[in-house]
Formats: sequence, C-alpha cells, structure tokens
Amino acid sequence: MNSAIRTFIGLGSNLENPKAQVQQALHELAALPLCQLVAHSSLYATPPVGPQDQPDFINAVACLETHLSPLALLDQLQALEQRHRRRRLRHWGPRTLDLDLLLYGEQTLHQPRLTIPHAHMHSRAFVLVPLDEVATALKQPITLHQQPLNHWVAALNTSDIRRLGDTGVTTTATI
Ligand code: A4P
Ligand code: MG
Repeated sequence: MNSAIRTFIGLGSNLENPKAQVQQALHELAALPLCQLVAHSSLYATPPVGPQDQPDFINAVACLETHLSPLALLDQLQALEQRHRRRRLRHWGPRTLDLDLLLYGEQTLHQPRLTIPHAHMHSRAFVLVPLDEVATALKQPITLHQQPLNHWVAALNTSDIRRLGDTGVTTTATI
C-alpha cells in the first residue's frame, strides 16, 4: 500500500446542538476506511463569517492520515455531512455539519469539485486558530501559499474566537 498522506479537515456546525455534532463527527472521522485520526484541536465558538442572521458556530480541525485519494476522501466527507442531515439551503448559511478538506499533504488541486488548499482557509480565523493548535501539538510545520502558517494567523483578528474550556487538543489515535 502507498504511504499514508497527512491531511487536515475543518469541521463546523451551527445547528441542532453544534458541539455534539462536531464531537460525533470526530468519532466518525476516526472510523473512516483507510484513515487514522492522528489528532484534533479543541472546539472553538466562532461568530459567523458571511450572513450574520445565523447562530455562532462550533469549529475544530482534525488531522488524519489517509490512504484515500483526495476525491475519495471528499466523497467520504460529503457522505458524513449527509448522515448529519446536512441540507444545502444557502451559500455560507447555517448547517448541521460542514467538513472541509483543508490540506492534503503538500498537494495543490484545482478541480471543479475540489480545491486544495481550501480556497478561503488562509483568511479565516475559525480555521487557522484550531489548525495552528493541532499543528503545534504535532510539531508539524505547515506552509500555505508559500508562507508559514503563523504568517497568515498574524494577519487575522482572532479576538472573537473562543476556545471551549472543557475541550482540548488530542493527539492520540483514539478519542
Ligand atoms: N469544494 C471545493 N473544494 C473543497 C474543499 N477543499 N473541501 C466543493 C470541501 N469541499 C470543497 O461546498 C460547496 C462545494 O465546494 C462542494 O460541493 C465541494 O465539491 P458546500 O459544503 O456544499 O457549501 P458551503 O460550505 O456553503 O460553501 P463553501 O464555499 O465550501 O463554504 P465554506 O468555505 O465551507 O464556508 N463561519 C464560521 N464562524 N464557521 C464556519 O464553519 N462556514 C462557512 C462555510 C461560512 N461561515 C462560517 C463557517
Ligand atoms: Mg464547505
């Protein structure tokens, strides 16, 4: 088998008990075929980016090692979103679960269904704060658009991102 690729997944929810949705999704990511959950961040409460007439989000980032191709992994993530009864009603609108494929090894991809790195991640505190937490715990340097991750984090206002105190970064394969 090919060697596993390290990939980072962004999780977000702002409907139907968002904290439970994200915690459940972390368990489901850990159970994906040909994938191993390496670590996940704390959970963060974050104000909505985009339409403001929606609840705050819970966001987190997970690190997986996978033998799936990028598109096969996207298929798995979209199937998981469906299991959480995700309905696509409005662009950047409220959702029970959003799973974004942020990074897949060092690969860049520009396909109709999949852009890697995720197109907006470099400008979003709700992605970069948990990503930075998990990358630091793993001692995993991350380069985004030829710049180190802290270059992008430093450019963001992170003051309204709140780490949930009863959660924490986890770096074992079991959660
Ligand atoms: N797609 C392309 N690249 C990717 C990728 N790297 N990962 C395609 C996942 N999907 C990717 O996504 C639309 C299409 O993007 C998919 O069919 C897939 O083939 P979607 O999940 O159906 O729709 P969406 O999520 O509404 O659109 P989009 O543009 O992906 O939105 P984002 O970027 O996911 O942002 N505010 C806070 N605080 N926290 C949040 O989590 N999330 C969003 C959604 C807006 N505001 C938020 C949050
Ligand atoms: Mg999305």
